[in-house]
Amino acid sequence: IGSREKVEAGEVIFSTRRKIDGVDNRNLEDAIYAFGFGNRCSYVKPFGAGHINETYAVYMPGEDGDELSYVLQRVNSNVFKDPAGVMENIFGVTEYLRNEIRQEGGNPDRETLSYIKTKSGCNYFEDGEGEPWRCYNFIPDSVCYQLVEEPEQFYQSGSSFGHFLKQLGNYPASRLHETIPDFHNTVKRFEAFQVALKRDLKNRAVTCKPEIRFVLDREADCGVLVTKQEDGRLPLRVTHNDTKLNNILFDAKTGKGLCIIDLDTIMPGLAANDFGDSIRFGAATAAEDERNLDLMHFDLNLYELYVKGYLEETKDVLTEEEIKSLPWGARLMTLECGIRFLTDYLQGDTYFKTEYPEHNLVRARTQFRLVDEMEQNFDKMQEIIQKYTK
Ligand code: ADP
Ligand code: GN1
Ligand code: MG
Repeated sequence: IGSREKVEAGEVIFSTRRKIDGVDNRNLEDAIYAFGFGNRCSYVKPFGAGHINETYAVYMPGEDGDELSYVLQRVNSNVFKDPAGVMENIFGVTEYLRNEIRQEGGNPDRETLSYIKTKSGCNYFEDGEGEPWRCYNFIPDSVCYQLVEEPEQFYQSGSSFGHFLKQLGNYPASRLHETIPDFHNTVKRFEAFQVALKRDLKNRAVTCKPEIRFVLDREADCGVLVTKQEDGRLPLRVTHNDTKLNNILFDAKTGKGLCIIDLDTIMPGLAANDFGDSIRFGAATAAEDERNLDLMHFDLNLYELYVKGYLEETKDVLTEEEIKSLPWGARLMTLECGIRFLTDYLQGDTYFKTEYPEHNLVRARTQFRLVDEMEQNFDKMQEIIQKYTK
């Protein structure tokens, strides 16, 4: 998909100035009023390219005409069963970050999201159908990328996510709700895949035999990090758990990493998984849903840039065992993501947003292509980690 266009340009779907035909926007309109924008709001457009929530850009009148001022989101309640818990995490973490950023001499209004409460003082709004909405300030002069456009961006991304891990190093993890239980438990993801395969609700298993084989052949790999965590060889930290490139905003002027967004899955987790999920998405030469697999490769140079940025920030806080686990994080987050796409394909596309019937299968294929190339380059991936630990 032309993700960039989708992020930046959308049709106006709500306006206080004119009626938009053919769309039922009652809940959106209620949310606009609940957050106190009411008639002051100029118009609203769909925004962003996430797979889970519905995101909208809210425009308000400014000095030079209408300005993108707020981001409004309807949280996917099929994915997040406890929206109150999600929002408590987000308010807690962003407040904590604001303080950290202040102490670093940074600008808390740009370097973390500022969530807005509803007029009645709640941290989210529940619409007439019980769906949760939340809202934060749009950060001006920021850019969000769907693919690495300049290699430097990926170095910046590593540096930002590394810094984020450090900033939350002393956050009281016991205060966090587990917003999606076993989110990155790759063993459980494998089991869920087996159940979906057995049920084969949509009779799709015949259409993806090689992909099914690919997963079944890697059952043993799924336990590598889970076991180490259970044995106490890898510690739990406060992690983001969804560290893809489009969950970070860059400063439009300086090109530096600016602000980590999409905080729904902040939970105790493994550093290797945050590292790995970034690599999965960003050290790839094509989009996650590229149909032409000849275009999809694991890019070792981009991997190295991320490692450099990430370890510059974290090598003094991570244990030796954690540093050693990073390449496994890349392999397993990519495998796990492919397993999740394939599972969703088998169960009829109930989790990720899809645009056509094989969309999840196409996504699974790109992930397995990357896993295959990571396996072939695993020694090199480990050497690169060594190089930046010295
Ligand atoms: P999802 O869970 O659906 O991924 P996100 O919070 O990541 O929800 O938002 C979806 C997308 O919206 C992001 O990936 C990004 O493309 C875009 N987006 C959200 N907030 C901003 C922002 N302040 N500036 C630019 N893009 C944004
Ligand atoms: C989803 O929400 P978004 O689009 O940033 C998913 C991630 C997957 C990713 C794959 C809550 O991320 O776990 O890795 O899609 N988020 C959730 O692109 O399941
Ligand atoms: Mg996102």
